[in-house]
Amino acid sequence: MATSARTFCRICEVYCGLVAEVEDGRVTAVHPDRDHPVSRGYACVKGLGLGALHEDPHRLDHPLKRVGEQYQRISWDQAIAEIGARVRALVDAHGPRAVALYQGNPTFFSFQAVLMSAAFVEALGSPNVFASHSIDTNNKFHVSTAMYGLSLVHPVPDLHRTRFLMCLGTNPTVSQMSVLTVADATGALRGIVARGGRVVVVDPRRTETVRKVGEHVPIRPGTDAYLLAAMLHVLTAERAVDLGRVRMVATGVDELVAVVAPWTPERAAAVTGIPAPTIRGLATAYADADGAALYMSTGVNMGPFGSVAYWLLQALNLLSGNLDRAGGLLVPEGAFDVLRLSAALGLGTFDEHRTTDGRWHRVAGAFPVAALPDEITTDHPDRIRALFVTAGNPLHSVPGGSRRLAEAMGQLDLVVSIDLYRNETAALADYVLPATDMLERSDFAITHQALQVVPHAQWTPAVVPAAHERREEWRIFSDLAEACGTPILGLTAAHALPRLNRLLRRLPGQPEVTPDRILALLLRWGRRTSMPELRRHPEGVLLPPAQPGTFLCRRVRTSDRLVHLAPPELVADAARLDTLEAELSRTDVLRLVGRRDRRSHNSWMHGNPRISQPAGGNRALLHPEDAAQRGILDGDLVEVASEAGTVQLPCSLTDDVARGVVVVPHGWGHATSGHPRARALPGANVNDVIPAGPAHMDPVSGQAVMLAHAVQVRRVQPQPDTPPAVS
Ligand SMILES: Nc1nc2c(c(=O)[nH]1)N[C@H]1C(S)=C(S)[C@@H](COP(=O)(O)OP(=O)(O)OC[C@H]3O[C@@H](n4cnc5c(=O)[nH]c(N)nc54)[C@H](O)[C@@H]3O)O[C@H]1N2
Ligand SMILES: Nc1nc2c(c(=O)[nH]1)N[C@H]1C(S)=C(S)[C@@H](COP(=O)(O)OP(=O)(O)OC[C@H]3O[C@@H](n4cnc5c(=O)[nH]c(N)nc54)[C@H](O)[C@@H]3O)O[C@H]1N2
Ligand code: SF4
Ligand SMILES: [Mo]
Repeated sequence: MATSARTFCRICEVYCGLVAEVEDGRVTAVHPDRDHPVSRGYACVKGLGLGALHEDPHRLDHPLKRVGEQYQRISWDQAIAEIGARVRALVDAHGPRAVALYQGNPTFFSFQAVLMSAAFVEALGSPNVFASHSIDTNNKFHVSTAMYGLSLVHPVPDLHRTRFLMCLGTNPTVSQMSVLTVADATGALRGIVARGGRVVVVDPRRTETVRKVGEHVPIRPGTDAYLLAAMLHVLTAERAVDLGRVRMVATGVDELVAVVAPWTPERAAAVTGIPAPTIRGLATAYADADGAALYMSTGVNMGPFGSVAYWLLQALNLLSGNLDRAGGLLVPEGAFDVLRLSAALGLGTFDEHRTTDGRWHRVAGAFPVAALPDEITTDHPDRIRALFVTAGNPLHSVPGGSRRLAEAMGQLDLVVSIDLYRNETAALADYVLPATDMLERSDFAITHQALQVVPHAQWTPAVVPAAHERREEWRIFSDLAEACGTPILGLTAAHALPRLNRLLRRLPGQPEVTPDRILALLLRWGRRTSMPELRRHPEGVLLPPAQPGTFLCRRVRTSDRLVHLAPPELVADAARLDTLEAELSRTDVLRLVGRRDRRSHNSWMHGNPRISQPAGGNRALLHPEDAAQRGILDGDLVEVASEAGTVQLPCSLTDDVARGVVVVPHGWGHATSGHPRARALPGANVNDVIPAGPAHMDPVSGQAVMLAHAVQVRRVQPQPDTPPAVS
């Protein structure tokens, strides 16, 4: 029998509405949902590949156990019991900190994984949660906690009304942006221009976005903080914005003004490569626009000044009067006030936990993953001995790459991977557990509720039952929590859910407490929509739009309700602007930056049978003159080298890339993948050349610095004929 079911994609932050066609239990097609109130028929090739993902014969379908060099299929009961026994023994011998969890990016797109995964290790008594947001956006989370009191406060550009949008370090046409939910980002940007507004894109590469919309301002890698400091300088020293108005809603105004005082546009021009008149023009146009917004993303987060840049950007939005105004930036509430909820639960504030060396704190509930190898190898009674990896592939995503982390992981007593596939990290695991995919689980976009340009809510049931022995993550973590012996008393979901459900199973007719029932309670508390309404409208419902004038002094979550414009750790870190000025101004080095591709998502989707991948795997992009200086021709095999290591890959020459910049996408090089199609693709793991360790972490937030490192590029040999595309 053929049916169709409404659902939504959870690969990236757009959460596009989808319709899945199901025939005799098989997903035969996935279409964009034209009736979705926000995405309105928008979707990309990855979301449309979710059916193929579900049906992929190379998915992980059964629990596996490593025996020697082989993986053996075992039962769930055996897997849970053995893992439980090993964790109990480790905790008995060494204490709970022996156990750690790494949450990869898809964790945060699953209501049940958000609810249960960190709760599992915390229920054991371990603070050792590491998350992919520390190789993505930790700087934003730290700065928001410091300035606004909560890591989830990220004022959202009012894209449908703004007159001036300046984007730094983002390529919306490919990525759809981040820490922001907007459908069809390119369309939204085009809308600004169509209304007579301006879009400015600051990027070392002429990107896919710039080809479609906006004005391109090339910048030297790693230098955005200097540009932002100079724009603030123009506003405070040359334009004399009304600081009296700012003082009513913020503290630390004078300290902030002092930090930017030395950064004239002329001085910033020498570092950024952006002419001083351009900087002055941008600051002026931004301050004068009738509603303007500055937005930055991973191209700045991952640079040397991620936290300082985000702080200065927030300050610019506030000082120019654009924060909390229509056409500027707004702070939506979501289906329930996520900010109030996380404040009530103590989420998103700083806590007392530190890494064993005392150096790193948790940001948004997790330690920086760049510190993970040291936490495993350190000679400390609390060193990590067991690692659970869920929805992640740290071997590919963490700087220092496969070698450094793989060596550290070699010292672990237990590694468990919970995933859809046997990825490169799972190749080091003792147990590999199969999770359900998006079509096999119910869901709600909990993490991005306060980040939507157009507030809306949608709930999806599982579209098809879980195939084979794939299991929902809330069940996996419930079972693990029980088997690992979490103490009876405690406050996390991993304490409560398994015990409650064991009790309920003994009472006839009592349904289990599922994530959906918890969601229903939250929605009832929020009173903006309800589970019955969301069931009646499987395509999703619009929520009241975010209101200007509701955030400042009212919903700011600091203790005094004021924005903190001069958090001491950020003021102190701004001193590095001086220290690194000479190095970042150099024009005689090549600096490495990244890029994403429409057809993949970080290190996954490369195996998807429905999506054809670029011929030759990942490539280095280089400016023709930089290439000529090194005797490199288009298509040559080159070696990219740093103090950390080397990779070899083919090179393409293009003047889309500024001089002094080499571009290499991450997530490639699948030699040890369990997926034959991904394994067959050529490519190299660029994180092998990105240096790791404390010297390469944002000192404030622990965010890994993954951009703007100096590298050498040399020709290895001419490239033989490019291999054909794999489809
Ligand atoms: N198709 C696809 N979509 C994705 C993903 C994917 O892998 N594939 N990943 C998803 C994830 S996890 C995330 S976090 C988001 C990220 O979304 P974005 O943050 O938009 O990330 P990118 O597309 O990599 O764009 C970063 C841009 O920064 C530029 N850049 C590099 N260095 C600098 C610099 O020093 N200064 C400035 N101003 N720019 C610089 C790069 O040239 C690049 O164009 O995308 C999400 N969407
Ligand atoms: N050099 C460099 N490194 C980078 C970046 C960069 O731009 N440059 N980008 C960084 C960014 S922004 C990010 S977010 C990180 C990502 O880092 P990670 O999250 O560690 O890596 P991913 O490649 O996204 O791997 C996600 C894994 O989750 C699995 N998966 C998908 N859905 C589910 C699910 O529902 N449940 C479970 N259990 N598993 C699932 C996939 O099969 C895949 O194996 O990489 C970072 N690394
Ligand atoms: S991956 Fe594509 S289909 Fe899925 S939410 Fe993002 S843009 Fe939409
Ligand atoms: Mo990310």
